[in-house]
Amino acid sequence: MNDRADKLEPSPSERLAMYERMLLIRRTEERLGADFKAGKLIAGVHLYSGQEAVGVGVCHHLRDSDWIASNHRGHGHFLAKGGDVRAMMAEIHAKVTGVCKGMGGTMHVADLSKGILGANGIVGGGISLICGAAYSQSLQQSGAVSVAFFGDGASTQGVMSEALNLSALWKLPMIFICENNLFSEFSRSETVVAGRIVDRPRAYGVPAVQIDGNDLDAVWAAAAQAVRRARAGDGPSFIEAFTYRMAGHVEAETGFLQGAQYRSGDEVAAWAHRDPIVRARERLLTSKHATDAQLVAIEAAVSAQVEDAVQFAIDSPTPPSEQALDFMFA
Ligand SMILES: Cc1ncc(C[n+]2csc(CCOP(=O)(O)OP(=O)(O)O)c2C)c(N)n1
Repeated sequence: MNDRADKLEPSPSERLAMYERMLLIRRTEERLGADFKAGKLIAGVHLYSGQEAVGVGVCHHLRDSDWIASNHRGHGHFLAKGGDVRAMMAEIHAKVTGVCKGMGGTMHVADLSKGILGANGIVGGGISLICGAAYSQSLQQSGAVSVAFFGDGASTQGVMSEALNLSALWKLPMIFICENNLFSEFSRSETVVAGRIVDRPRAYGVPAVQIDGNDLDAVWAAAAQAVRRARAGDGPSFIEAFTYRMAGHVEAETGFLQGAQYRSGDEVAAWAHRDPIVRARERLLTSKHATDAQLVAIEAAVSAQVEDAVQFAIDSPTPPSEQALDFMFA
């Protein structure tokens, strides 16, 4: 984890660690996508593929005592914040060894010991959770920060304005990360969002920037500033990170769409050229922060880790049906 948030760019070892984490997310989700298509998962999954630099570049600055809340596209945030891939895989397979004992599934991966308040099926729901978490951190003067990850579609929910207002008024250690992947389900952002998202926080006096969310270094640098500001007690920040989901809205989408198209193959291919993982790999090589042989070794280790997590999930028991309502209420 990075404590020297005044640096201009990540160190070689930080770059390498972030590359590995992004790759873990990508390989995990490639496997989830393939397993869904093969009928091996019990529910459709919303994949984060293409957006990894945002989650990893932000969470690299966070500690276990900092909170994050995610949205329905939450596997990447979970792994970026240090969540365990075996426990997440088992959760998605609804097994007792899952991080929520198999009772939550793909849209509720959470681990409070890692500061992960959870993925969330309610669009915009994580924003209000994080506003409350930041309020408690501020009352306790803990120096911890709280980060909400949400999409461009969620930015249209009233809760974003409410959280901007309260966090600005009370100078909460809150960071808004809007991952603008250009779509809300199958609707282009410009048909759903009026004006520019980045202008909304500015109306509340919250500093806001737009960045290339597929550029790991750009995310890292913007997040460093926001985290430093929050830890210093100077209040919230807002980052609008432009990115693109390389997979569908949800892996079950072909069933909904029944052949209808909402984006062109050319557009998907153009964004594939801006793949954040390929770019991070190239930067590691051109800056001589890593050799090709080193990266190949990391890639093999990550693939083995994912394979191990899948096997762990498959080998784990299913919760007995009489426990169906356990852990649901507190
Ligand atoms: C309160 C609420 N309204 C609508 C939905 C249905 N829904 C699920 S995902 C989604 C799109 C969200 O878009 P965005 O926030 O941009 O995230 P993305 O899927 O692009 O990552 C919608 C409308 C929901 N789950 N919750």
